Amino acid sequence: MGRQEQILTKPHEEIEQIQIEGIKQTVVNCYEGIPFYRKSFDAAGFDPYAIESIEDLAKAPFVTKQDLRDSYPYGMLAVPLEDVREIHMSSGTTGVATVGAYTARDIEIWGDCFARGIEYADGGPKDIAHICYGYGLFTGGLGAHYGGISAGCTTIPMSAGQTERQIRVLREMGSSIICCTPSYAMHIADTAIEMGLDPKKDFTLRAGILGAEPFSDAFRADLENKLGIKVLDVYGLTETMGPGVAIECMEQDGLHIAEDHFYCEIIDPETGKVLPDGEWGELVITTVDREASPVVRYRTRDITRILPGQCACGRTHRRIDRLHGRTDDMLVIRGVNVFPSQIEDVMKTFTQVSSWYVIELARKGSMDVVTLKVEPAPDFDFDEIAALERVQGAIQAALKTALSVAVKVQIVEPKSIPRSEGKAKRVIDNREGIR
Ligand code: DLL
Repeated sequence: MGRQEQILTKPHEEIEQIQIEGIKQTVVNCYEGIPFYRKSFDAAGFDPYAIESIEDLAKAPFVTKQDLRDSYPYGMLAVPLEDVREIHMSSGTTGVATVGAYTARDIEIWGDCFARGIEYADGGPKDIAHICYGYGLFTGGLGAHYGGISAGCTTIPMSAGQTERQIRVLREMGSSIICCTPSYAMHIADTAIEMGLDPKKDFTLRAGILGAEPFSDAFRADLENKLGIKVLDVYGLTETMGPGVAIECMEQDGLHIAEDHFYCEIIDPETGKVLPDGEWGELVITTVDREASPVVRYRTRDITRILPGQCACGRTHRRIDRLHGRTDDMLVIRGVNVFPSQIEDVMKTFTQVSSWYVIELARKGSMDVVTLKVEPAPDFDFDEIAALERVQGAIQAALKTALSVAVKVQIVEPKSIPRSEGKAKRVIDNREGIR
């Protein structure tokens, strides 16, 4: 039994009570402490003192990434700077960074939230947690680190990179739980295999708490098989805390939201209307007890759904489905909406190709041309032209049947797709004037 089971198995009405009490305080703190929220609540005619039930929250206006960016660096702080112990930032590759600030209590809660993933994997003081998410402004490294400490693990702060050294440490220190992006875990596994090792036998890993990017079920199965581990998907984002907002348990049937700290709604991204459980839409998050950087109805742009019903594990915290991707990752290929992860799902049914791929977008006249470049599986003979063309054609046909999209498939030379130590870049958009 994990340390936190009591809160994780509380009757849902009691969790809702915690949420409503916390949210009442959060909206008032935001209104009284952050000029942005005062303006936005007033403009929407939302009275922060009149919240009685969770449903009332739907009357509050949304906050967007742009709003957070416009308040850079300290405009969204709800506490004096003296009370802030740590700052993280989103990567800011598409514009100004967004800032997440933490009080001492926020850090403690963060650790407890990530620790739930370790505890779901039955992890604790007997475990060695190998953290190879990047440390620094990215929330992955330190979030998982605090999780390891909170769960009582012996925690190794590897950070990302120096893959051969990671492999040495994994073996020599007897690491049992690995925390990194799924693409980096795959890179570690493939590198170990190339070095002549069998990670299943030569490593002592038994679980991975992997996230920060979408990965398909087939990718997960491949990874579990190569490393001999159970992979639990972890979700989070800088704007609401970092990793640990929701994590899968051993059932691997959706990610349990840390509902005592986050209230999740799913909305129709077009109309903003709240959708019932089971329907896919955009995830909107309100923090229940965040002190330094609370958010009220933050539009994550991530697409998921609330899974109806209770998990077989018996825990009562509601679950979100594994993420398909973000509204802004969605490709519109000749009018058809697809996520890169759906292309990956189809591609991974072919054993002749590996997990390393990119999707390139180009424009020819007024047409978008989409090319899937994928490396062959290690036992596939790349120089066998006829076989290569056959597999390319078969994947192309499968994509057409499954997703109704015309994608050109190209099997490219082994190791020609850049490996990533953090989040993999799966889409390269070469269309002029777009993005
Ligand atoms: O990626 C926090 C994190 C670190 C989560 C380590 C899990 C593990 P950001 O850099 O702010 O924070 O990026 C947040 O990444 O809005 C999603 O689009 C995507 N994302 C995060 N976790 C998952 C996941 C961290 N499990 C953005 N599946 C989010 C799919 C994910 N996408």
